[in-house]
Amino acid sequence: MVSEPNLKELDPEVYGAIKAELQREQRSLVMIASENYASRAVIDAQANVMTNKYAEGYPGARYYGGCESVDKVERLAIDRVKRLFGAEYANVQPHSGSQANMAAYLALLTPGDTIMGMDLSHGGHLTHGSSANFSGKFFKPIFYGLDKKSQLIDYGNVKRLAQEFRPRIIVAGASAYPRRIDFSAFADIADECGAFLMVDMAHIAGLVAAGLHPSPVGNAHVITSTTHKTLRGPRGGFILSSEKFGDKLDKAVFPGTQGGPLMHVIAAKAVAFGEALDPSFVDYQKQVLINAGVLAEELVGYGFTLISGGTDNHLVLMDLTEKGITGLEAERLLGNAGIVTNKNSIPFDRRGPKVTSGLRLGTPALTTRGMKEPEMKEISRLVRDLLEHPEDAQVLKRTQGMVSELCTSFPIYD
Ligand code: DSN
Repeated sequence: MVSEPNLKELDPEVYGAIKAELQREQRSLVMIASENYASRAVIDAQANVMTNKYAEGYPGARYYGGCESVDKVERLAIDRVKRLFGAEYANVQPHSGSQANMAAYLALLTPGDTIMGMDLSHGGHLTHGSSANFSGKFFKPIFYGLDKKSQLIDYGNVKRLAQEFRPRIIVAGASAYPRRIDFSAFADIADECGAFLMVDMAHIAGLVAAGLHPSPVGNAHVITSTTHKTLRGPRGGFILSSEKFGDKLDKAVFPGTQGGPLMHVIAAKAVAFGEALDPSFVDYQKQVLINAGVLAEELVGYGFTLISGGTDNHLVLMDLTEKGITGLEAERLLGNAGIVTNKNSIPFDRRGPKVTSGLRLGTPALTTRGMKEPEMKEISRLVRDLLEHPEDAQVLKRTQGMVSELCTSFPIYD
């Protein structure tokens, strides 16, 4: 949008780092379940002059003059995301998922209240009550987790804990849970103990938008999300709710937890929501699920253990305990061959979060590149080869070659 004179001449160092990142993204198989490739339109929309504009407040009620154009993009983003999820209210200003969660807590809770979320080591998120995070410092956290045998959310335990501890809010949603979440079961539990239900759908927002995962809308009092995972937008967050909580949530975002909104990012969010309203987005999400299913099936076929035995969504969580390899080692081994993943704690992990016994793999980014079932089978084979022959230089070399071929056949941006 503002391309002359260009960054290459003005700041070759930053330009070089961005170019190297583009090449890394092109030359790797990105299997981090929370990453994706935003469209060229989303990236272009972010690189615009709206970064210059202060717009504290909301469309039509700002604290600064000159907001006509930014009002327009914010209204577009709000209207589109409401339509996408069938929600009455939306706030598109949170800079991230964590900020969306902070605002939701501020709107509904008082410091010192009890909150209940999924244990981080069972697949939850830092902002769901971790002691290292504001959510565990300002509130009293109670954690639910997975059933040891089925490795599914133990709804009976959620209910027992809710009745015993009477949390003010129950948080449903996860960062490393490969199965469908029953939001209506959570809503019943929250109702019975007089708690608010908050759903953090950051990981599955794209699947929900496409109607391929049950929607929290209608079940939860407040829904938070990021825009950049399965939803494939720019890096950012948003909040959905009913009109009833709209005023409180607006005030909790601004002035409660944020100052001026990032209007250039909101422009890109509007573009991403528009893309997600297109029927082709449903086809994309269907393929994300098919690809994850194939990945799970193949890995199980090769004798790997998956948490819960498989997947219903965009990710699989490998339990490497029996393979005698740590998550850290697995991440490094795959990374050496150009397959980018992340080590991840597994439920009841005996190792700490810097080492872990698990590896999380996701299909959103590979699917955006156009990869389908045959590629998932090939990649599963590559993962097996690398993890079963960790010291074999020939396996590594051969795999690097195959990763390179796959990446060339499925380019990202021109
Ligand atoms: N850090 C994100 C993830 O990788 O799942 C969650 O916010």
